[in-house]
Amino acid sequence: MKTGIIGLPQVGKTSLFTMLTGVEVTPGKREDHLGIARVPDQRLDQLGDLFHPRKLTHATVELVDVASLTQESLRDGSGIAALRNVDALIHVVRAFDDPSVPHMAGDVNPLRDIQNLEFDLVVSDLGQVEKRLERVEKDIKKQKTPALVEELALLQRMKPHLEAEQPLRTLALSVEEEKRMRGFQFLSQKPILYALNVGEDQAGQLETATDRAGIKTAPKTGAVAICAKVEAELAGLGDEEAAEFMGSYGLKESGLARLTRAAYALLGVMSFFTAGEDECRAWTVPVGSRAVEAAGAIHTDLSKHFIRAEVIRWDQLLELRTEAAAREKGLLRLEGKDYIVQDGDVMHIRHSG
Ligand SMILES: Nc1nc2c(ncn2[C@@H]2O[C@H](COP(=O)(O)OP(=O)(O)OP(=O)(O)O)[C@@H](O)[C@H]2O)c(=O)[nH]1
Ligand SMILES: [Mg+2]
Repeated sequence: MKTGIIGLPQVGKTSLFTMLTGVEVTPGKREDHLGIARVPDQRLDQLGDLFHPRKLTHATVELVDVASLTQESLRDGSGIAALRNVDALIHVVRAFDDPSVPHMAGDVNPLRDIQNLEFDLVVSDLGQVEKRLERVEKDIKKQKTPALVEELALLQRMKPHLEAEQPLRTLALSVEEEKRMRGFQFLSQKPILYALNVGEDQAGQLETATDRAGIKTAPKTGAVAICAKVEAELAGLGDEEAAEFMGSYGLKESGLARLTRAAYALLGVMSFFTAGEDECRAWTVPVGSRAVEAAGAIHTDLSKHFIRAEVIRWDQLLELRTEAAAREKGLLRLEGKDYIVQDGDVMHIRHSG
C-alpha cells in the first residue's frame, strides 16, 4: 500500500512524514521523501506479549512526502509523477495558529485550503482528460475499435464532471471502467484523507476537530485530526512516558494510530494476524477477503496449496492463552477457502506441498 502526502507549503507535511516513518530529513530542502511507516496495532503487540516471538512484524505503509504540489508542478507533470501509483492521498491541512510559521494563504482556513487544492487536482485531471480525448478522437477516425469507442464515451462523461469542478472520486464508475482508467492515475480519483494539523491548544479535542472545522466527508474521503507538535514529542518517549504524556492531553492513543485507522477505513482494508513462537505478524487485506485470498497475501504457494484455515479471534486467543486451550473450547475453527476473513482474526493456514 502506498500513500502520498500532499498539501500547501509549510502545513506540516514533513513533520507528519517524520512522525509516521521515523525518517529524519534535512530541514529546508525542497525534495520528495520516501519512507515506510509501521502500522501501530495494540492487538499485535499483545499477541507478541503472549508468544514472545523471535520476530514481531507490523504491517507497513509506503509513504511519499511530496515537497511541492503546486499549480506549476501539476501542469508540467512533475507533481503528478511523484504521485504515480499511490493508492491514496493524505492532504495535510493547516489548522494550527503560529505567527512564526508563514501561511501561504494568509490566515488559517482549513476548508478554503481543502477546496483550493481539490480545485488544482480537478484542473490537472481535466487537462489530462482533454489531451486524451483529442488523441482518442483522432485515432478513432483512423480505426474504430470497440475499446476506443468505450474509452471515448468514458472520457466524455468525465469531462463535464470535471468542468463542474467535481473530483472524479464522485463519478460513479463500474469496476471495468475503473480498471480502464487506472493507467491515467487521475489525482482527483484517488481516495483522500484530510489530516487536519491542529495546534497544541486543541490536542485534547481531536475527536471533534474535523467537525468543528466544517469538514464534510464524501465518498472515498476521510478526515482525521492530528497534532504534529504533540506527536513529535511523543516520538521521543518510551511507552509509559508516552501514555502519561497523552493522558495529560486526555488522549487514549497516538495520532499515528488514529491516522492509520482512518486510512485503513478509507481504503477498505483490514488486518489479520499470524502468530507463533517464530513470528507474530499483521497482514493487510481488503475487507471481505476470502481465506484463500488472505493465504495468498502471505505467500502465493499458500493459496495454491490451501487446505484449511484454523481461525480464532485475537481477543479469544489472548484470553485462552494457547491454541490447545482454544481447540478444547471449540473456539479454534476450521474454515474453508471461502470463509470471509474478519478484522483481527488469527489464522493458521494448513496447506499441502
Ligand atoms: N506550532 C506548530 N507548528 C507546527 C506544527 N506542525 C508543523 N509546524 C511547524 O511548521 C513548519 C513547517 O513544517 P513542515 O513539516 O516542514 O511543513 P511542510 O508542509 O513539510 O513544509 P514544506 O515542505 O516547506 O512545504 C515547521 O517549522 C514546523 O515546526 C504544529 O502542529 N504546531
Ligand atoms: Mg516538507
